Amino acid sequence: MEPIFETRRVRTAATWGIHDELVLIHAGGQLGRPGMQDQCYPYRAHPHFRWLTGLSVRDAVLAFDPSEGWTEFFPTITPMDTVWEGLLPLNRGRALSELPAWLEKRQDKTITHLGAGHDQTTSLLEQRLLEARRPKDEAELLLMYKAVTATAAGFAAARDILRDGLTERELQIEIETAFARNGATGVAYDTIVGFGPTSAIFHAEPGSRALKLGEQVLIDAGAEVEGYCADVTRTLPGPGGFTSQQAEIYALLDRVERACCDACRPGVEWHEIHRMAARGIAAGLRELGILRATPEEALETEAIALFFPHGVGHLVGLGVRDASGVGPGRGEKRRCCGVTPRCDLALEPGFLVTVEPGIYFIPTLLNDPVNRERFAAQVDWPTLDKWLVPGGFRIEDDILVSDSEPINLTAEIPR
Ligand SMILES: [Mn+2]
Repeated sequence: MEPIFETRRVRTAATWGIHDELVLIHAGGQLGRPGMQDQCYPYRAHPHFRWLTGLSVRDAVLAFDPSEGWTEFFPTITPMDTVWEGLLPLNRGRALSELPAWLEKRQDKTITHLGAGHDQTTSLLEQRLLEARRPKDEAELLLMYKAVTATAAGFAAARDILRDGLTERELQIEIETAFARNGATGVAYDTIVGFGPTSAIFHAEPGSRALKLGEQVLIDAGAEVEGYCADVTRTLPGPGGFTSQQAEIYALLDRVERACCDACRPGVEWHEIHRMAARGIAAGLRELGILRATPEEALETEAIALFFPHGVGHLVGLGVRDASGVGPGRGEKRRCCGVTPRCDLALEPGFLVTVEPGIYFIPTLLNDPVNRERFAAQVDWPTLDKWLVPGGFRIEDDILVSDSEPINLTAEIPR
């Protein structure tokens, strides 16, 4: 085991500060595909387990006894595992079959289960482990740089082939091929490609839709390297360039996104970054005549969430939602400007976040009579109708919070 994992374990144990408890961290089992016999979904160990071991081994357990330290338990590799999958014994840790006896010897102690099957616990130990995982160490940043390099290659490939008639699916294939050729071990999440109207669907699955003149191209994609994930969005002009309306919205979003990236500094509340994005978008939409409300009123009434209906970002790294959640001593995530951001915490040096404001024209929200009634005073509906070409704009970068200036890991990906 490389020394970094020992360092992480020492830090975790120190933050737990427990004496008479045991902790079991479960990697989790492999998920079979229903009705597919021996076919399974790709396996990823729970990030708690992976972060403390560097391994992604199904059904493994990492145990912690404060008086003895850490013990790894791995399932025994059978000859058939080797025959079918090439698995070989790890030559470390103990056999999983010894775990019951190990627990039996310590039956006077209470056990906290973390990891697979035990998410969403309100356990203090879970919260402390999440906190320990948030600042990225050197080993993690190295993998992030690799993920970003592969991701940049994918976006470069995308720009090279944009043309009239290209389908979303064809674009996805080029992006993911370039990821794979440039060191990716997988995709960080299902690649999102949207043209024109489908660019307003947050998790659009690339389909057979062909790119038409005047449609924007939204790509939200990231490469994965050994569990570490980049998460990047660009909204590009389609063939023929942006229309003047698209250009106005894009320029506004570009300004807002840059300001939010620059605001990611130690001590700043994540909700404040979200509010900054919402306020900037609201001010811009008011200048364009789409909003009648002042920015403060647009935020307070939540009218802004008609156009910006998701959180401004999340932590990223080991998994695309790395250790997101609430800060120390906080309960449930709170609402902000009409949405519930994925994080409710103050930024610290070493945190890696995505900043991804968006501006959308979503008919489902904007043509809903209930919304038109509720926000009658805040939106200039006749003006909006002139702008209402279904589609969305999002720009997303991965930002490392540091003691000095924020570092944009994905700044080199053209926008
Ligand atoms: Mn994201």
